[in-house]
Amino acid sequence: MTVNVTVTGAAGQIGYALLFRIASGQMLGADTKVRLKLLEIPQGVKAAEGTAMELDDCAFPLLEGIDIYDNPAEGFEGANVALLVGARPRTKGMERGDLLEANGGIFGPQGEALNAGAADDVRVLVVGNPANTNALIAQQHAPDIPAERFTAMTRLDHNRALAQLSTKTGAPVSAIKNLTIWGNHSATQYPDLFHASVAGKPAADLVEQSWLEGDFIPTVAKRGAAIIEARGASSAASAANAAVDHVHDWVLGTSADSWTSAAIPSDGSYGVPEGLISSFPVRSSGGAWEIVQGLEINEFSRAKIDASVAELTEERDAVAKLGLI
Ligand code: NAX
Repeated sequence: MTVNVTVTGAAGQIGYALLFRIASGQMLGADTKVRLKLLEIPQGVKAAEGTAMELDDCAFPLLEGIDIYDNPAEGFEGANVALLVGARPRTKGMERGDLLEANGGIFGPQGEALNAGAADDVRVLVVGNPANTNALIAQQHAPDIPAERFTAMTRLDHNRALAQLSTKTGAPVSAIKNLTIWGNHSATQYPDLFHASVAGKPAADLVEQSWLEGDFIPTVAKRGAAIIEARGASSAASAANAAVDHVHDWVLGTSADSWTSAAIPSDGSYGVPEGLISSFPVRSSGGAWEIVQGLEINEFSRAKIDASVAELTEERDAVAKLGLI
């Protein structure tokens, strides 16, 4: 079977880092053939054609074909996996309402196109910011697709948290289990290490509270800005890598001895209002995410989770008021 993967914003910098990983088999496995469907706006089509030429030149054995579109109806036709990367960035002088509205103009119609033409098993990952709320908008325009097939990416935040804890403790990333990103993919996100272990020891016993509050949490939450400062451009390869990880684990399952983080529609777990697309500790099996249940949430974590969820609720209310959902 060949899997149709639609990537929006395919000519952008994340697209450039992502498409080659998908075509090489790193996202869906070394036995799965893929057909890439690149969706761009008309101004992006020429650059997408260039990227497609380079994909051809890699002669990837798993890549069955590449098509380029500038309209969502065709771009999402038959999609089994949809990676919604293209979004409207915040420009100078733009208010938050303007940003939400501009993105509503992208993710509403994309949701409708997915609803009309995607494959029955379609799985959607929204990367374009504000990712959680863009995912909610798309989902609300796709009433025939099961709500839980719409997710937003916090895997980059999760991987950043793993890297910070690894550097701090000197343990390899592979020795760290059960870290969690809660809430919104924004500066209010809460990287939680209270359930994490490092080489079998509780992570919270290995680091000082001052490091946790003054270093770990702000470094993870503001890493995107630090990358822009250093690189002169926003995270691209690491974002693409995280998208590959998210879809890989969603489709092929997470390992039994740990969990990961993804923003998925809340079922009310941990006091997160039902329906909000919020980041949780998650495992995947049989192609579906499940929220890890039964974790004890201490007072410190509760306040941090509540603050990020409050921001998500505000974003949902704002897009509802704008008539976008
Ligand atoms: P670029 O500006 O390099 O590329 C975006 C591409 O999207 C452009 O080629 C543009 O033509 C295309 N596009 C715009 N509107 C479109 C539409 N309606 N349909 C199809 N294509 C469209 O941005 P890039 O650096 O690739 O980042 C893409 C998005 O990822 C941004 O919204 C960015 O904020 C977001 N990010 C999300 C992250 C996450 O962890 N969730 C981390 C990285 C990144 O910041």
